[in-house]
Amino acid sequence: MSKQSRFSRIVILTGAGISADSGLHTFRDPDGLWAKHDINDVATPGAYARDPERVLGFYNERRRNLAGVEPNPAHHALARLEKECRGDILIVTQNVDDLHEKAGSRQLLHMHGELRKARCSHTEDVFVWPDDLNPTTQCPDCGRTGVMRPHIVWFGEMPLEMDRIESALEDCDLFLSIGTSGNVYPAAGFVSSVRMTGKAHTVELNLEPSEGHSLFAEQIYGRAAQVVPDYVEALLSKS
Ligand code: BJW
Repeated sequence: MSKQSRFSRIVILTGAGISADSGLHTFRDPDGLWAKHDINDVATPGAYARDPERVLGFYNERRRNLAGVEPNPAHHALARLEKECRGDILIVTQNVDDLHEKAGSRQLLHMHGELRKARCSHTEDVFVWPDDLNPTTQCPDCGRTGVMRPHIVWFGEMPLEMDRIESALEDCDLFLSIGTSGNVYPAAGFVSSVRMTGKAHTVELNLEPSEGHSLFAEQIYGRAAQVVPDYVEALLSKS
């Protein structure tokens, strides 16, 4: 049964912390990806130009590691919210995994791309790509080699779907930020954009205070797999 929450346009920003309880590494925690890999070696256009094999290898390994990883109660709770709440729900994820869609979320934008997709840098066509990429991989459309790259937004590149995201932020009456450290822009600036509209409640749900924690009207700390289902339950029961 669908319910009318006191909020009717909800935007939910998610980051690596929501997938941590599914066993995926975050970036900036002590055991995170950036503790083992230098950003400048694997996550910039310059790194890809200098050493495509290394960059493709980094993403091939992460794509392979995604097999068998399942959504956790936090992903399921957000999918439940979309199903049971009568308002508009939009998830804007910085994550490149596919755990939100596996849990059943449909109103979802991947602003930093998707691990299971590849893009031709010549035609800009995007393909579902479950396999490894290497420098000799051929583009299925134009037939060129050396052009297929992960469909990932690296530092210095423009995040995806920014027009849709900005308009949703402008209209929302509830903004949730879940499992993100607030280090990376433009996502880290979303809470400030929302505050400027003066019409939305803002909540951070994270393991610990993020960089921008004081910008949120409400903060809830704990593991995503615990605090997100509790928050969704409370939101739906107030309907
Ligand atoms: C848990 C938990 C549990 C743990 N439960 N929680 C100033 C203004 C604007 C831009 C810039 C600026 N200064 C510099 C820039 C540029 C740059 C940037 O932000 N640099 C910063 C380092 C300062 N940004 C860019 O280049 C972006 N493009 C851009 O800005 O274009 C121009 C533009 C301007 C204005 C408008 C629009 C466009 C592109 C950024 C691309 C980011 N790419 C990456 C890697 C690619 C994807 C991949 O390989 O997977 O994306 S970097 C990496 O960080 C990844 C993530 O999506 C992103 C964010 O990380 P996230 O999700 O926050 O993870 P963590 O690890 O940092 O935090 C996890 C949190 O979870 C922690 O707080 C934990 O405590 C918590 N946690 N377990 C709940 N169980």
